[in-house]
Amino acid sequence: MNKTKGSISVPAEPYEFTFDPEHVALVCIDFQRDFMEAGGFGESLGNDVSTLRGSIKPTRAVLDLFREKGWTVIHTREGHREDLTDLFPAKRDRGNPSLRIGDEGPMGRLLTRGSAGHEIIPELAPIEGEVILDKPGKGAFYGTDLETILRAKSITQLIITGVTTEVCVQSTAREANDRGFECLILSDCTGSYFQEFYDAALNMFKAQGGIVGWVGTSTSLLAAVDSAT
Ligand code: C5J
Repeated sequence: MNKTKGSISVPAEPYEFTFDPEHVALVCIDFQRDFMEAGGFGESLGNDVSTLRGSIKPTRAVLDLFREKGWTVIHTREGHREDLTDLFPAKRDRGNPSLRIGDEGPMGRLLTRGSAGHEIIPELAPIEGEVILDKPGKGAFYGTDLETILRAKSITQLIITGVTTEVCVQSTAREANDRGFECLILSDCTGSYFQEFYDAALNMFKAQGGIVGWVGTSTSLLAAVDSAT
């Protein structure tokens, strides 16, 4: 966006990201126990969930900033209806796992709404007034009313955090980009089970002049907001 009164510029790649606090939302993608904690869906697929934990503290700092400023916050959760009527067999059966979505795990039914594993981790739990969006797919726009919510709030820019970088974060950023939203992805506020996929996803976002969006850090964002307000 062009600089207007009240806009804030954050050092980022491939160049600075300028946003208007009245038209920005923080999107926290799938910080759920199912992906972040032992005994959840992520671990059932053979992943080391500890690789995601580093994203919690910086995301909490950004969340606190948005709360302090009264700016829009949206949390997403990936998961399916209890009757699994929104779960395609192609997603349920892929990889022939020993445990499938909807099966009982240590934190209740895997990736199923209403189970303990579906909840957002306590460190980043939503508070009153923040949007919680349940989604059946990877991208947060697919099968949800996210676009309606953003348009109704006149949001045009998204600051994106969440897990995992190359799956739900990447899908959401690409969907947002195609709908005309400008996205800043905070590299320290996202995590992957695979370092090479994390690196590749972030590199893809910002390549070719920011073909999907901008990549920055929580510290750059916090410092920019601090000096601008
Ligand atoms: C995955 C997600 N990794 N939230 N979901 O299946 O990235």
